Amino acid sequence: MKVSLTRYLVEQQRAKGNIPPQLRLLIEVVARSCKSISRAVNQGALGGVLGSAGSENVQGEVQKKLDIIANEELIQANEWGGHLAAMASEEMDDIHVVPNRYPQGEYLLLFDPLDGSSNIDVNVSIGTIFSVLKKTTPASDVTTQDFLQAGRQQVAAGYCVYGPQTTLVLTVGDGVCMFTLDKEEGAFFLTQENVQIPTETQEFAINMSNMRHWDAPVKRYVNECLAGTEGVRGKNFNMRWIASMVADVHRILMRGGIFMYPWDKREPNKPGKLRLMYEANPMSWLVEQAGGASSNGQQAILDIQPKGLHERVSVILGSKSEVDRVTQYHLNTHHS
Ligand code: P6P
Repeated sequence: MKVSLTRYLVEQQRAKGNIPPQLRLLIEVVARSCKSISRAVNQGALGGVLGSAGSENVQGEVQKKLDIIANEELIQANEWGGHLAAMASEEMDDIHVVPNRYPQGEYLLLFDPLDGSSNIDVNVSIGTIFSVLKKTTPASDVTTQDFLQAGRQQVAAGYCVYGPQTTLVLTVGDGVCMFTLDKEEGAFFLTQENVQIPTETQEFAINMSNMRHWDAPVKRYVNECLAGTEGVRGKNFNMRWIASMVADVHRILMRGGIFMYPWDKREPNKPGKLRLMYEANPMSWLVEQAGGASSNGQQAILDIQPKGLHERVSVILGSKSEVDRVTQYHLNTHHS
C-alpha cells in the first residue's frame, strides 16, 4: 500500500505527537513547492529557465534564472498559510517577514532554494534544502535575531533532490524518511523509513582541485585514503564529487561516505564555503538522525551558535567513524 506524505505526517503525529498541524501544513507546503520547482527544473531549455538571471545574490554569486524561480515559489507558497512568522533564503540579503495582510505563525523557515546551481545548465542533479525553527520570542515582532539559533534547535529539516527521481528527504527528530514523487499522481509517497548511514565507508567526497590549499589534518586524511591498501588505512577508497551538496549528501545517506568542504587558505578569513543556517545545519541534522556525524573540525556543527544569517562553516559530515577520525586529526593539530 502506498503511503502518501500527508498520511505519513498524520500518522506520525498520532503516534509521536511531534508534527502539530501547523508544522504538518508547513512541510506539505514546502513539498508542494518542491514539486513545482521540480517541474520547472525538468522543463530545462524548453521552459526558457536555464542560464543566468543577470543579477548577483548576497553571496556575490551570479544568480541563475532557476534560483530566482525557486526562491519566488517558496516565498509565495509559504506566506499566506498562517504557519510562518518569517523566512530566510540564500538568495535574499534580509529575512522576509510574512506581510501584515496574512496571519503570522510561530515557525521560521530557512532555505537554499536551489543548491548546486553550477550544475543546472549541464543537467546534473540539484536540490532544495530547508530548515525549520520556532520563534523564540512569541510576543515581539520577528527579527533576524530570532533566526540565530544553533542547529540543535531545528524542529524539521530536509531537502528535495531533483535527479533521476525527485525525492524529498525529511527529519522531525525521529529518524530520517524519504518520499519519491509520483509525477503522474503529482504526490510524494514514502519509499524509505529509518534511514541508517553505514558507520564504515570507503568513499570520500571532496573537491580535490583545492588540495594544496587545505589545512594539514585534511591533507593527512585524504592522503591516507589515496594510499589505500599500501597505507595506514589498509583499504582502498573511492572518490566522488558531484558539486551539488544535496546529491553528495543523498548518496551518503543511501550508501555511506564522508563529505568534506573544509576551510582552505584561498580565503583564510572565511571558515568555509558552505552556509551554516540553510545548508550545513539541515544536512547535519539529517546525517546525525541517520546515525552519522557532522563536524567543522573542532565541534559538532549543530552546536555552533550562529552570529550571522549567511555565515559560512567548514563541513565534514557522513559515516561516523570517518568524521570522528578527521575531527581527531584536527584536535591533534591544535593540541600539539
Ligand atoms: P565547488 C554548490 O554551489 C555548492 O554550494 C554545494 O552544493 C557544493 O557542494 C559546492 O558548492 C561545490 O563547490 O567549489 O566544488 O564548485
